[in-house]
Amino acid sequence: MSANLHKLFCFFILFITAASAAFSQGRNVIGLNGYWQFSKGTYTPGSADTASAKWQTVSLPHSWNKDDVDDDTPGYYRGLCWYKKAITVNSDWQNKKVFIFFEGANQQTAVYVNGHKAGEHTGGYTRFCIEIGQFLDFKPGAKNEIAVSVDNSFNENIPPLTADFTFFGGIYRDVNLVICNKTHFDLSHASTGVYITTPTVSATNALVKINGQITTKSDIKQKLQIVTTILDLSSKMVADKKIFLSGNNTELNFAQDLPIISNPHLWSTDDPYLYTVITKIVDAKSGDVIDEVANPLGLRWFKFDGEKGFFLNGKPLKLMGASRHQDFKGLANALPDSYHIHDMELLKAMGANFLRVSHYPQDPMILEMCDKLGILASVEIPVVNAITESAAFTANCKNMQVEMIRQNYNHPSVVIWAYMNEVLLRPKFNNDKPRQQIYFANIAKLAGQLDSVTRKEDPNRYTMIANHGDFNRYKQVGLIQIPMLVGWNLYQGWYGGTTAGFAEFLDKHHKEFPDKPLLVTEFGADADPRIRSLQPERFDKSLEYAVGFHQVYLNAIKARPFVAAAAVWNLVDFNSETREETMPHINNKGLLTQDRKPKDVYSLYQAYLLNKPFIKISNWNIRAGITDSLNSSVCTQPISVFTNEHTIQLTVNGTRLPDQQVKDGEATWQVPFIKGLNRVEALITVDGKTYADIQDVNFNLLSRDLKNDRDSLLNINVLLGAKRFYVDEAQHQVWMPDQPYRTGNFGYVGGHPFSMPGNGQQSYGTNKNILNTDNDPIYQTQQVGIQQYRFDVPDGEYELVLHFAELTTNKTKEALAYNLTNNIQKEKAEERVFNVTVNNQSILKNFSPANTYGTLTAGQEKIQMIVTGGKGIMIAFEPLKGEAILNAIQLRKM
Ligand code: GCB
Ligand code: CA
Repeated sequence: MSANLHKLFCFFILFITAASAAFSQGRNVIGLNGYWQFSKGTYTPGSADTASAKWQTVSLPHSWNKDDVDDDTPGYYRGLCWYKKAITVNSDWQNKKVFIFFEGANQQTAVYVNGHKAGEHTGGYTRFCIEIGQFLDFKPGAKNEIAVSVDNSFNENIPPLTADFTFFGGIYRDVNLVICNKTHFDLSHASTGVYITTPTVSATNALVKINGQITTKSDIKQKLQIVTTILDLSSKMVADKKIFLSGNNTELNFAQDLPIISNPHLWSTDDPYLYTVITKIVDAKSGDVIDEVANPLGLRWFKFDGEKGFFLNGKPLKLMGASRHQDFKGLANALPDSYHIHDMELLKAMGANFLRVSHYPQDPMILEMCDKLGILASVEIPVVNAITESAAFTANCKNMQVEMIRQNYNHPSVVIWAYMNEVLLRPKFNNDKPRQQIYFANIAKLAGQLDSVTRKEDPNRYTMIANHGDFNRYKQVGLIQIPMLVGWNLYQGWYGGTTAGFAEFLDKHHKEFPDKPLLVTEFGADADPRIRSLQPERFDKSLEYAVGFHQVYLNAIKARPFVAAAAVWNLVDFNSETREETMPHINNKGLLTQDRKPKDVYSLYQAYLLNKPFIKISNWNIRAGITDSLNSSVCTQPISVFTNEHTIQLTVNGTRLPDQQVKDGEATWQVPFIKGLNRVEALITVDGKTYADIQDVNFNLLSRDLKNDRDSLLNINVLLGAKRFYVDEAQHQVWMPDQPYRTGNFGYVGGHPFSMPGNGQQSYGTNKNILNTDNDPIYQTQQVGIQQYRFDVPDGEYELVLHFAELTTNKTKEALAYNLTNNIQKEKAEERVFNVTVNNQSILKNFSPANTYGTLTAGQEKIQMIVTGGKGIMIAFEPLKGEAILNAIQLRKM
């Protein structure tokens, strides 16, 4: 729906209670989101209900995969489901055309009205519009059944085939009825039927051209007029044009050149000024409006240059932003519009001016917001990882590309149409090289076809393919050469290599293809918002590693004018059902969590990108540590502050620490934290004005002299075999990395940290899903061959919890679709049986975590005990078979 129609629509929902409806002149749009019956069973449209149908009332947007993508059972429902709804229709509509308009349903949809098939659609991410009027019963009070089947099964002819995101099924976007006169703007590709171009735009003049298509009935002999008016923001008309249409074909094309708009108010990222273009079909004789559509108009011009990057309105502008997936915690992909709007506000608030709408076209609200907020956009169809060499696959790709372009044509924010992502990541026929060459040639052929479809549909935007970092392979296949722009998805220092490899790659592209504009279409590192580290390293999932990673990338991007654009992967954490790692089913590369809470990396981007004064203290505010020395009452730990200023003042608990110079958007202090609440205040001064941020850090301070620690709230949570902290916000607990035992304190004796055999990505812990817990990181690290665990605590009553999970398994795990290094891991399950005693009392005999709980499954053993005679606590592990293990330990004073 166009911007204005949508506004109108919302307005009427508020004021018309009986039915939510919008009336533009000549056309009604009625919301159809409420009260659908949903069933996973079988159904014959128009028939009586079968017992197997088991209907459930739902409202749209809806997905049936809301819950099964987050559970411990691999896979999620991919199949056919039914939606049905009874509507009563207005008898006036008999002389009109009635359409049902879907903003999106994943991925094959068929619509039945009163048992008749009205139409179908293939593809989960573009809009579609199906005419249903001919099947409706207009008798007063008659109930009309609309039944919709939606199928999200794998289909080799429909992209995406595989990808690192979840293919949630459902009618997951809004649905409307559109009622218009028999003569109307063409709705066949669910577009507005009106296409705006701006053949010339300069600071002094703008020329606007309209091309459109109307559908009419050959028996209608009306003389028609097309009337277009351009309104400025204050609804003042700045140009208009009327033309007469003749002929009585069923489809009529028209074109209008509007009079020059002089001194146009340009659209830019800082000043996203929008005009509105209203186009009407008018009965020339009576002057009645037969149909009317509104479209946004932004007057701007742009270009990409291989050497100098991107230009908007003649000025260089580095495009900086992110990609965005469309799901949200607990909602699957079925989001009300307000969520889409908020995401774009968060992107703008980060200082971004660019959005890669990936890997598929998204809700209409997204580009509408880009227009309004001044965010330039690239949009693409979901051809990801691989293709199918079939005529049907090719046809579906082309059709999606055409739908995407026609539906989003008038958004001034859109500058790029893309059509492939990393298609050489999982090349088929790896064991048959000659056949693989044919496959590659077919990929290049498909790329060529999609590229020319795009250029034909829209000669005024750029075409693009996004590749993964295998430069030579894409060059050989020809995918760097075919599109107008090349996007690279680069993960040096994440999936492989070091972060230094990023800049080298950019320079290599520029050397070999100096004329081919380059965009970094992806880069990012996973950051689990619960994980922190003072010794950050690749794949530990800590925010600290991610911050350092992004600093290197941002500096390399900033230093290279030929890098036209860069989009972080990803604005948000998103669901990818097959993923495991610290937060199973979630790709944690988001700058925001899956429920849109900012991580430190988001603050870092604000520091790099915002033009107005910005200051933010790291939000690691539940911490733990041991006092610096025996007599000390503080624990010194670093704290980071993000800003776009040069110096920051920091005050901790009322004491000002020496000012720090900012480097790469960040300054770090070594802060002496006291037990309990610590108030941290950071301050910058800009042009005589101060800007401050405050963070209250709760510190669980443990005495180095634990033996004499009389704290009645003593509470120690330790991760064994880990160099990271785990923050459990819900329980307000922090788990700290382990340490070797020192007299008078606590720690492990003997053994070594668990690491996955043959996995070069991660130096400690496992990356596998641990069953039976949502706190996977507590169980993913482990001390192997442990002999003792000791706490030199004072006498008293304690609760002790030992946490176990067997991390070895015989399952050979295939490289997951997303993992850019193609490693297949061969593993072997360890057999282990051991005894555990606590202060010489046997608590676990012949214990095997695998036999007791299952492998890769969390288990806890809890005991309460009284410590007397200054003995402290000594937990002893006696291996009977294999080595003893311990994953985590908790001690709490009672
Ligand atoms: C990529 C893919 C994207 C993944 C991302 C990742 O290269 O294009 O779909 O989600 O890497 O996080 O691995
Ligand atoms: Ca919507």
